Amino acid sequence: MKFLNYRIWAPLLAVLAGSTIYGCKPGKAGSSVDADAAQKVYVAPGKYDEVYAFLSGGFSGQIAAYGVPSGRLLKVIPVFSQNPENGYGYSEETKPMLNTSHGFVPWDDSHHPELSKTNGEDDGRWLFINGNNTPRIARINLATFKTVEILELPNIGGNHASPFCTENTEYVVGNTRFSEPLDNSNGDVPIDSYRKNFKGAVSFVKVNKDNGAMNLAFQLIVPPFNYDLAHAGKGPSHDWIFFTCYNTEEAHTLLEVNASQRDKDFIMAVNWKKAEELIAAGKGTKIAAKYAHNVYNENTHTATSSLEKGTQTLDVTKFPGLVYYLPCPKSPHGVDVTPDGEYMAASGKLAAVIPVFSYEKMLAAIDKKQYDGMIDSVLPVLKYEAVLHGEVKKPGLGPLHTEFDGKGYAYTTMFVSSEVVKWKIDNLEIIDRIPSYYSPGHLSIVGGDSKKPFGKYLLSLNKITKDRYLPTGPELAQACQLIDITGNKMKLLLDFPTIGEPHYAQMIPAEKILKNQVKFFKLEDNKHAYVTKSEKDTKVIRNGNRVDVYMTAIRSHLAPDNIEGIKVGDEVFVHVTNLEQDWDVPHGFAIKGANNAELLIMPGETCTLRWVPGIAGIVPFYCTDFCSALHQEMQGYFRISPASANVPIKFSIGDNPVTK
Ligand code: K7E
Ligand code: CUA
Repeated sequence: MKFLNYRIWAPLLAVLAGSTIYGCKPGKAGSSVDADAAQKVYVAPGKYDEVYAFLSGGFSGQIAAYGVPSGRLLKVIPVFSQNPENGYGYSEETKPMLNTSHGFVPWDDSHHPELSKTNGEDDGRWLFINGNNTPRIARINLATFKTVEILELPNIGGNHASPFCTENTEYVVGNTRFSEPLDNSNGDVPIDSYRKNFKGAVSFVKVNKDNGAMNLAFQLIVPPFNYDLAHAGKGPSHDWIFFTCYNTEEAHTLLEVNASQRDKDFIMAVNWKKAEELIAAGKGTKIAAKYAHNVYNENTHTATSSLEKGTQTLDVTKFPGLVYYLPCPKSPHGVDVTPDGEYMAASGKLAAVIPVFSYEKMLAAIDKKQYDGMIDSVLPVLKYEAVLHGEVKKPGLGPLHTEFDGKGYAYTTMFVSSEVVKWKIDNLEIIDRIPSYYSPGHLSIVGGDSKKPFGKYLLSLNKITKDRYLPTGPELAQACQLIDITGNKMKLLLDFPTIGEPHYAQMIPAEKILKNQVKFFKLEDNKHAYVTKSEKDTKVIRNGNRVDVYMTAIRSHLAPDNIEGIKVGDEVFVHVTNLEQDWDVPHGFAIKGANNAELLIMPGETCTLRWVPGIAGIVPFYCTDFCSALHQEMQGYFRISPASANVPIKFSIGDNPVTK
């Protein structure tokens, strides 16, 4: 989270939450759960959860998959950060995934997981997530739970308003948090030339509907505001996407003061369909840009990274009708579109109301030119009253994000007053409120940003936990809370901790993902350049200073397991193919002293560990995953000789006096 001045808000927060926030009686405030709460979250041993929850890993750069309602952590899916647990970003096959135009960047800050959509409904095929710091969008294949594509975005700084899908995943869209000079211009300018030299850019990434492949179709060059979040329209508003903007003051220093001057900032409404048509009609301008495009191929089990050049752009000031601004009080954060696509609920972090805009009224205001001024002389600002459906009055303090249950209700998090507020979309009346422990950022309802919410569960993703968990040193647990939304009144069911900072999450009924699960990779389809499909094909090949070891793993041995003839300073690549053809039989591989992580090789897959031995001697290696009763026997030795030695390459398995 990136906005509230904690020095200003903390005392207020403490007053609002009463003494409980700094109190020393653990769990006192939030312990009032109904007697049946335990039953509602109890998933009996051996039973599956009803829902998958995908939570952003925040500054861990990853995604965590949980089962709901139990809150059990199922898997951490590595995305933007190296993950020694399975060698992601350490193996030769996955290193290219973390390549960028700045070189290898093994970390990012991920905020918004977004499920792919078909007809506005979550389809369970892919999950997208933003890298906020070094701007990137990743795509995860939900059949394998692997990150299969990462696309860098040029011309922007801080890919925060990202990645949000249009109704049929025609595009995933990202907008810049920091405006900055475009990459093709001279960026070596005084910072106080902000207004003259800085720009925003909205990226439209086309998604291939058959295989999910992404490519940067075009970027819109927009005024130098800070763009915060987005949501695409659906149904009637299909052609549009909405972004919150703050810092419409265009400040470049002390934003906490200078970007809070105006009473209203904006929602920027973009007609993406029209932009697409303009690009198709050749109205775009190609500008130079450099950005990495990394693709993991699930047949070769290998990622490749290429550097793309240039991007199509449209300067929105030159194309009337592309962009309109809706005034929005005050420093807006989230903007969320109702399931029917009729209303846009925005949340001004410093506002005392939740403004809800009407798509129909927006169109009418555009039609009747009900303007309240222009930005950059040509971009119309629509009249607030003309586009407003209404305001939710006295919702609480610090509204951030809203989702929907599909039954006519909306739920909004209140960061400052630490609560979730339920309100009715048609008459904007508040129906219920429930405390949240503490300071919720996003919330997530099962299918809650889609055309057909599944409802039932709401997760409040909290920033601060204070007294809720056993203390863990200076940094306390991050956490979320599960809330039952089946009744008129919300009911707290469960707290559970998360990894990193849980910004946003997406929840989907488990059945939509279960049915597509890949159980193992077929060995016969393995097209890896260094695959070894049977033990008899294992070998060790020297080529100058480079040694390639073609190794296999099967319960319970690595072959070959005695290797000699490698010398200090050689560049050794150990390519391990897991020959197993059964569900959930990975083998691991680790070498003593290797400046690297382990490999964790899925059945039918090949992975490569690069190792440069530094000392002559005997070096053990072994399987790290307890794969069988004789897992501990799954081990071997390298003999490393001095660089000047003349020991020939030799490899074997089973060549031992005992077995003879
Ligand atoms: Cu509200 Cu980055 Cu979506 Cu955090 S953001 S909360
Ligand atoms: Cu293979 Cu342990």
